Amino acid sequence: MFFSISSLKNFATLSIALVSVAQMYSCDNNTTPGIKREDVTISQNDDQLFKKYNLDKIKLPPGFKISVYAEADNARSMCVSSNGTLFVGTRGGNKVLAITDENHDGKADKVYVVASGLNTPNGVAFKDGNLFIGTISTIYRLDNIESKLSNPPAPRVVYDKYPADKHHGPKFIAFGPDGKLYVPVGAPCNICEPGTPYASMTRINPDGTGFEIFAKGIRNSVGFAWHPLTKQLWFTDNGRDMLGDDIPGDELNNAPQAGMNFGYPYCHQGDILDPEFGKGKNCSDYTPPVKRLGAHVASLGMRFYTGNIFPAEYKNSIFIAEHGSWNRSVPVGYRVVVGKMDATGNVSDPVPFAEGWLQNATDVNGRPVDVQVLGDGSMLVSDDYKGVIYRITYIP
Ligand SMILES: [Ca+2]
Ligand SMILES: [Ca+2]
Repeated sequence: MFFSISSLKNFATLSIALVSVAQMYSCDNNTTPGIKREDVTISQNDDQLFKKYNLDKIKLPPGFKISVYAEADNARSMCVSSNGTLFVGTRGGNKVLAITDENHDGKADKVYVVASGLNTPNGVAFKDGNLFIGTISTIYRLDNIESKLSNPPAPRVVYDKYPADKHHGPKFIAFGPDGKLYVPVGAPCNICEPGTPYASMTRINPDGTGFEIFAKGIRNSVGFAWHPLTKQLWFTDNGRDMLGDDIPGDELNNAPQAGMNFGYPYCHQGDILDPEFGKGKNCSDYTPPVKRLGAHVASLGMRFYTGNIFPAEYKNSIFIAEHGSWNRSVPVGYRVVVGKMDATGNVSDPVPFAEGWLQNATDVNGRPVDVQVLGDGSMLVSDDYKGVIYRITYIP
């Protein structure tokens, strides 16, 4: 079902129509996976959206511009198909969205609900025409989804044996260069020794077979990607809480092969033994992070910049979304940082790239969750606090 609107002045009509649809469907079985809700056609005024989301407050390096790509409640992890369809997982909501830019003007035109009634469908990954959805305990797939955006099939269960814990349960998922789906299993706590398969990075085949643990000692990774040249896995990991404002740092890690242990719960940020679980342990027994990302910044989504429109210095750089702190006396994060990559694969200390979602250390204007490079070289940033997806482009 679509609602076509041609200008902002008709937005009130759209809102009324959507309320009507919500009421119309409110008797449906909302908790059954696959029940379809509503699709929306977007046509809002760029300037109005720029003002609505206070984008004048966002600071970027010279030449970069930010705009609104799409409004999407609870927008979390993103993935994009080779045709340019953007898929968006949600947290707080129970839906998975597909967003298209049909006239290729850098602004979304349609938002489709391709799945609903799911248990925190935070993760999305796309492979060979099929969309994979990562919920807390179950991986689903929607086959040949791009030909069925307005009439999606019910999600099929791929694998349903991940733990059901809500604490660090929401999942980021992605396909590696080996064709396997990588699925982290967070620690179900701030700090504990939870046993297998917790605090690990797992992987499975696209048909749900072949479960194995790829890496251990990872507290809660909500973002990872493979270097476009070395094909090695890089991932962010959120450091433990309650050791004060400034330690331990979140981590940017590199896992060039299977079987590595990144320290949790024994050693944090490569050199701090845990006061409780670190007794009798040695940090040198674990792989340290490549970079520390600051305590409590909540480093979530990360991607390598593989596009061609940003200046050459950004090629293959790592962009990281910092969702922002919840328990630090002076809040930090709420920005996108970039670590530049040199020709030999060394990454520089991440520096702010897009910031201003936190004003005066108290006024939260948005919380970046994930970054995603589009085929046209622009970069999207999802924000679950404001329910919006931004687009950053470079116009020299
Ligand atoms: Ca468009
Ligand atoms: Ca670690």
